[in-house]
Amino acid sequence: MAKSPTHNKKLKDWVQKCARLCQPDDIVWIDGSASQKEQLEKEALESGELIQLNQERLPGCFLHRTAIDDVARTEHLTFICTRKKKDAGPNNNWMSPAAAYRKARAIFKGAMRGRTMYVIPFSMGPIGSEFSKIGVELTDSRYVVLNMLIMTRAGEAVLRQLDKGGDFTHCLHSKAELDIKKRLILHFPENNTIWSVGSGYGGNVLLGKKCLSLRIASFIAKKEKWFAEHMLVMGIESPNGHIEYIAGAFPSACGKTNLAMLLPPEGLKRKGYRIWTVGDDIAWMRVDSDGQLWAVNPETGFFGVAPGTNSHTNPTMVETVKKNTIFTNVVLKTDGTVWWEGSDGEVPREGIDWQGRPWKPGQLNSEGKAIAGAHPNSRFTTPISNCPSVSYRIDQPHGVPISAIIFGARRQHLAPLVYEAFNWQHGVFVGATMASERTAAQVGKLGEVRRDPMAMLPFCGYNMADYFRHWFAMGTRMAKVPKIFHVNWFRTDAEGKFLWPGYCDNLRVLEWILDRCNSKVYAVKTPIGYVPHPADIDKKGLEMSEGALEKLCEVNNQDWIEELKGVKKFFQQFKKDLPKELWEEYEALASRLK
Ligand code: OXD
Ligand code: MN
Repeated sequence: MAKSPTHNKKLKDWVQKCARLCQPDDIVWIDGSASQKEQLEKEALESGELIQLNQERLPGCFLHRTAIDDVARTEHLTFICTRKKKDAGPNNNWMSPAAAYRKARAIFKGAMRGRTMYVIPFSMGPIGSEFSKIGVELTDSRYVVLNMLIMTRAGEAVLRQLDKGGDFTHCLHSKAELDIKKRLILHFPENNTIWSVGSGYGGNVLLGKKCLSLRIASFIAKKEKWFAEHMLVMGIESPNGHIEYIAGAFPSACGKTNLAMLLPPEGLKRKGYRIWTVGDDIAWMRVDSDGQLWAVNPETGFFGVAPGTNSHTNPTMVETVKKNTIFTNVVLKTDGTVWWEGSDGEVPREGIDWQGRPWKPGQLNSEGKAIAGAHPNSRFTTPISNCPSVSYRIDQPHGVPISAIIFGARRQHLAPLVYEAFNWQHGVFVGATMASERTAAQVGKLGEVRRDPMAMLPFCGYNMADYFRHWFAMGTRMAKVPKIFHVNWFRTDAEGKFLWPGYCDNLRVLEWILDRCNSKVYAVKTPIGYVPHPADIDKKGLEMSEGALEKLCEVNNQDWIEELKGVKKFFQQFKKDLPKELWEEYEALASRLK
């Protein structure tokens, strides 16, 4: 076995202990060097884990295919393992640590025989920053190593940091047999440990991402008095060069990645706006010595959804994925490039689908439905440094100051295009009652409302009642709290057509939000919050039907009274643990609606 290049005894002992359990043939420490990465790519090509793409057209790009039942996060196999069940809360699957370790140990036992165990030291956030957290992932997957090298700061420099001592998140992963019946994604927040076994899908196995930076980090953040949130962070530069930053939480399929890197629409270009992307998925935010909220993106890459990404929805991402990108479960074209439903260009006449089968558009399955070439959750993993709009501040330990927090959801009828909360307490209520309607992309009844507070339902590593309490407490720790807004790009007319064009035109709404932060415009007070005077949204270059903006800003009291019934049901599941402030806000809204 290879010598361990660490002086951190805790790390050395833990690696040995895991090796005794998983019994790999070899141990390789990831140093972050280009030569080691090349060697791993070469081996992955030989083993078939990666397929090389057309290197002229897509330099440094590869394709990977997962097992067919391993294509998304498996929330029903994801557990928070705290000593007391109550600490996981009604929003999480719970298992006792003893039972979880026992079950998983049986699957990990000997799982790496005939394989190499890679040791990946990684830092979430700039290495050495007092706000960053270190993790070490042990894995038998080269795909995981190569993805972690894109998504995190990994290698030698992190090991040297660990030589100084200090704790790290113990992340153990094995593909094992890639058997869904032997798959478990386990979080042990009380001992800073993650065990993931039986999967090769990014969200389950790139342990720095959802597992560490959200579930484990949210638990730590509560203790240490900061925020770990499922949020994009973006800067909006105005013509005088001043950049203001906002953070936004949206459930999946609501366009977080597209918003984080939008290009100003034609009509607004005249104002000279420019967007700077800090992050598209995770924000770690803390109160700095100036009493304001500051955010960093702990990641260094995007793990984005491919279908629907094109030059209209996200021209910046189209540029970003042209090099050094790993595509997962997309169509392989005959020219060695890739394609997915809703991508640019013509639909290829033939290709190899995400399952590795010959594919032609229009092919029908046994039920007469068209067979998609790319999986609906096919992905690309790509470095943030490729992104033309990357913020020059991504590596700064302090991050960026946040002027506004935006909560967003997909509602056909209820929520106006944008509204502003009355104050921090009301804003927390707005976030806690966030909900989206199911789309055809999700299993379940179309149009059914799913509550997803702060877009954190699958990612909060502890009882959400305590999480809400933490949000209220954070408000008292800031000298100046960011304003809180709610947006909805998805309101429809009587025929079910979207009233708002979305995508780059969303900047028009962000402009109003910043104008409100800077007290530049008045707003209309309604029972749910402040909505814009339609004249204050810049419509230059926008083709909209007469009265559409008025309709987008409408608040229908009766609909909100109905909505409160669902809110009440949701709150009641937390019983006495729910912070009283949320019931106060509930009652206040109910009486304003009367
Ligand atoms: C993601 C998710 O992959 O939220 O970012 O599922
Ligand atoms: Mn996400």
